[in-house]
Amino acid sequence: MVDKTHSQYNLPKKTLIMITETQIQDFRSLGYTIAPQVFNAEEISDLRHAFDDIVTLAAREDLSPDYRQGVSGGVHIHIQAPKGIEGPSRIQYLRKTQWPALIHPTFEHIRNSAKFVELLSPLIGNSLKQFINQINFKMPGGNIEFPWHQDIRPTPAFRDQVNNYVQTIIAVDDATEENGCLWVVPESHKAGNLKTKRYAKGQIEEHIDVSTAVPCLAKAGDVVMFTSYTVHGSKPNQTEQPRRSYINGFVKASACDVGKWAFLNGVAVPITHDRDFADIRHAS
Ligand SMILES: O=C(O)CCC(=O)C(=O)O
Repeated sequence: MVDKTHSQYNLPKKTLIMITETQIQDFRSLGYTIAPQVFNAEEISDLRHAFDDIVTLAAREDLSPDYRQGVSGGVHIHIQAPKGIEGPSRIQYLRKTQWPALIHPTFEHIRNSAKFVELLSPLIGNSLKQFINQINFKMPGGNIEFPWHQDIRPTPAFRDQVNNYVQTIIAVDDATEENGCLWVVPESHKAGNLKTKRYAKGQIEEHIDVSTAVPCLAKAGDVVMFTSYTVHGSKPNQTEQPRRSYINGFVKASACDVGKWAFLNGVAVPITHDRDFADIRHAS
């Protein structure tokens, strides 16, 4: 892959309007919004190639079990195959990879894109840390679902998280009901921390009427944004194509004592880790 700087992504020199007043209001009052067409066709194409690279990596026979179990606290390549499934067909159960920006320049470029500063500044400022950097695959036939949950961040490290944290999901493929798009429950963030076990089926339903949930029918390049308290989930992909998405969770730096820096006063901060991941780093 050719290394690209932000300017090569043809960002206009003047300030970008990535989020409207209405979207800001929706985010605050409904707990979510969708910013359309933040990332362009070239960026999405680059991301799709990068997803392919991670699929190739995940299929490698010599991959250290450390990466499959996420023991490094960094890169975690998570295949959730049913018991008894061995060999190459396990790849359809590739659920997610955490911190892909540590090993692939495309994920790093997008994570550090000036577009995120424009998108997030009106909500949480331009000095931002990051708590999650993850790609989800939703492979066809993988039967991967995400039961209703909130993305609660640890306290006291995170302060006033409902106002200071924004979960972002870039749609890398169009998201439809058929391919298992994200669903959110509008205004559920107002219920606060429901203290349920993440992904434990049936627990959220004891607190929230999930029949009011709405599908986030995002087009490739759109960014779905929601609060850490917003109840969300998704069903399996019923189509023959993956539904890929790139998740980055950002927090106002002054409201958080943990995480990795993403932007300092609007300037991108490169990602670092104690390990170099040389054995799995993508050659650029
Ligand atoms: O986009 C989806 O299908 C749900 C993702 C999600 O909620 C998660 O990764 O925890």
